[in-house]
Amino acid sequence: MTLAERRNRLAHARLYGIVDFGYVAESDVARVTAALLDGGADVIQLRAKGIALEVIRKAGEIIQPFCKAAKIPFILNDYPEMAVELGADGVHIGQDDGAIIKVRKLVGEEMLIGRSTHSFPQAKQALADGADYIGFGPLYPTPTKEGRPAIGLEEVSRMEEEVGVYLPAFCIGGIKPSNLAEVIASGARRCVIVSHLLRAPDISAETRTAKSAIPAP
Ligand code: TZP
Ligand code: MG
Repeated sequence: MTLAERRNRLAHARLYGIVDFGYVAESDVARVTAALLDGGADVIQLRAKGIALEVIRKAGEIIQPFCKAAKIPFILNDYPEMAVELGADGVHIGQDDGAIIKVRKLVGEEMLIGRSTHSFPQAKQALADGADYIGFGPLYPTPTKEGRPAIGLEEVSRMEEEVGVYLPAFCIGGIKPSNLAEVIASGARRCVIVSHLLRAPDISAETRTAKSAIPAP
């Protein structure tokens, strides 16, 4: 994908799925990726905390062709150089992963850079720093990042009005069908859902249901 295609895909994205090694076994990466894509996930990230680099690389080599065939951006969490080697569409970095400008030098101009943000000021800063998209949360307590304080829904609408109009902003953290309506009502236009989808008996069906609950822009 060209940078313009990558940006265009992100601009239309509503539901961002993550193949997270906290929930997905190495042997299940292909099945889970295919199910997320089949259910309509608009972006796929590989997130593998505390996993050997060789295992992450192998998982990336499985996910990349699936995403390429589906024309869905494939984002690698945490490893800019590996993201380039894998032919990923982007890399996702947290608040503690250094300056966006440094990551930009590693990945070049064609790749997307996503940044995790946990407050309205951090979201504004990510925009100023040149992020291509942001994650915003955790809105609720989440088993995926245990112990991380929830930021609630209060800042969502301001974030969307002052940041989300300039770049895609994905609300994240503890989102599931029982709270999705209030997340949308708070002003969110795009969501990341991890544990709820990955723990579902039918990931594809659950993904489709979640996506249909996020209105098209
Ligand atoms: N960043 C902020 S919250 C979160 C990440 C990676 C976890 C989201 O996972 P879940 O299971 O949908 O709460
Ligand atoms: Mg990180």
